[in-house]
Amino acid sequence: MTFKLKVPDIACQGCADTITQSLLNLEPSAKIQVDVSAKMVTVESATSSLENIKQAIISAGYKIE
Ligand SMILES: [Cu+2]
Repeated sequence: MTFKLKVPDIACQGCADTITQSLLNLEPSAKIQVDVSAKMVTVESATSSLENIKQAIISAGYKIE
C-alpha cells in the first residue's frame, strides 16, 4: 500500500534523512520518498498501517498535517 503524508516541518535533506531512517526502523523493506520542497513523504509499505507510519514520523520529531 502507498501512503502519502504532508509533513510541513520538513526543511532540508537532513529532515528527509531523519524521517526516512525512522520509517526504515519501522519497516526495513519499505520504499520511502521524501520531497523536501513539497514537504511530502511517500511510503510504499507491505506491512505498516497508516497509524504506525504516522507514529514513526511523530516520534522522529515531526508533525503531520
Ligand atoms: Cu532539516
